[in-house]
Amino acid sequence: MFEFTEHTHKRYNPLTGEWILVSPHRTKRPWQGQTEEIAKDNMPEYDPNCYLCPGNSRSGGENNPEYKETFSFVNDFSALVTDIPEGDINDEDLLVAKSEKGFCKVICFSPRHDLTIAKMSRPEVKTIVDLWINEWNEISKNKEINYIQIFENRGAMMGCSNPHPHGQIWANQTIPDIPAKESAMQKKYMDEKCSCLLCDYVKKEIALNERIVAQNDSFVMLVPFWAVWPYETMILPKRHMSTIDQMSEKEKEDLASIMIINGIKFDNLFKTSFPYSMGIHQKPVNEESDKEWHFHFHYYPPLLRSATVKKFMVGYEMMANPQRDITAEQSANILKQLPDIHYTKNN
Ligand code: H2U
Ligand code: ZN
Repeated sequence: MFEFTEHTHKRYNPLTGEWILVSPHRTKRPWQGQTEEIAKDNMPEYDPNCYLCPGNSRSGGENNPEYKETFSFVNDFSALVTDIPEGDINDEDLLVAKSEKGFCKVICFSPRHDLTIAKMSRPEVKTIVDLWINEWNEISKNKEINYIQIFENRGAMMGCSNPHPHGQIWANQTIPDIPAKESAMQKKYMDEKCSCLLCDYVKKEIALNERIVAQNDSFVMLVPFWAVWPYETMILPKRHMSTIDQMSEKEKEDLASIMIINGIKFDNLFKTSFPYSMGIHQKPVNEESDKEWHFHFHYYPPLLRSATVKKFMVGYEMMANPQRDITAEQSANILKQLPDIHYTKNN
């Protein structure tokens, strides 16, 4: 008899159309490879050398205001800029390139250098949600912008350059590959079934209750059936919404609550400030795709076995398909059992 928990199988990601290989029997293999540094957990509330703390100066020469809640500014080293000439090349379909306009912003989540979302209060996290919505509304007025990516890199292991709680927004002229794939897959599902892919998925997950980690009136947090990273999660609204500015005040509060729970569960797992990359996928800007687009958050954390052993996406994963050992159901169950109180508050 085929058992998901015992036997190797492939799982389909209906959002991207990609497959992942699950090999549950491999969890027992020994590890003699690289271990990571444990993140420092004793940060000061204010760091005079931090370029994001209130009142400090940044490398671009500007000074941060004495902000009290959140603060956003144009990235001093933006990957995307507005002021470039348009151009493209196509040499017999082999050498193809195009100019790409856009801009990048940095968002400070809090004036406190030592906080993370997992350690913030609900009103504090709500100010981040409000800022994302303001930025979204402002940026989406720009007719040259077609996609807005809000994200957070957390922890040095994820290449985050500074522990001060912050995220980024990159906005560009064209729709990048991953959201474009999700857009096409959601549209295909809607065309075929006259229903929203993620509305149907959320309903199914709630009914099965095998991968749900937490939920409230408005949102679910779950380990997706097709998760690639060991403790990958998604936060999805229960109601159909294509962009974050469609949330009611109560939904914004519920979102803040579930983001905090997600952060606490992550930190409690290995009793460490858990690294991850998080991003919000929403409908492309200036496009009529409200019907099929269901906004959602992806959290991709690299840690596998402990605070120091991470999963490497190498070898087979680089050449063929992503692969995981522990099943999504096992990960969801582990996260679900963890307390909702941050481990540092038990001391
Ligand atoms: P991370 O989210 O990966 O830590 O990046 C922080 C960003 O902050 C990074 O993109 C920007 C960097 O360009 N930055 C400034 O805009 N001003 C500074 O003074 C330093 C860093
Ligand atoms: Zn700081």
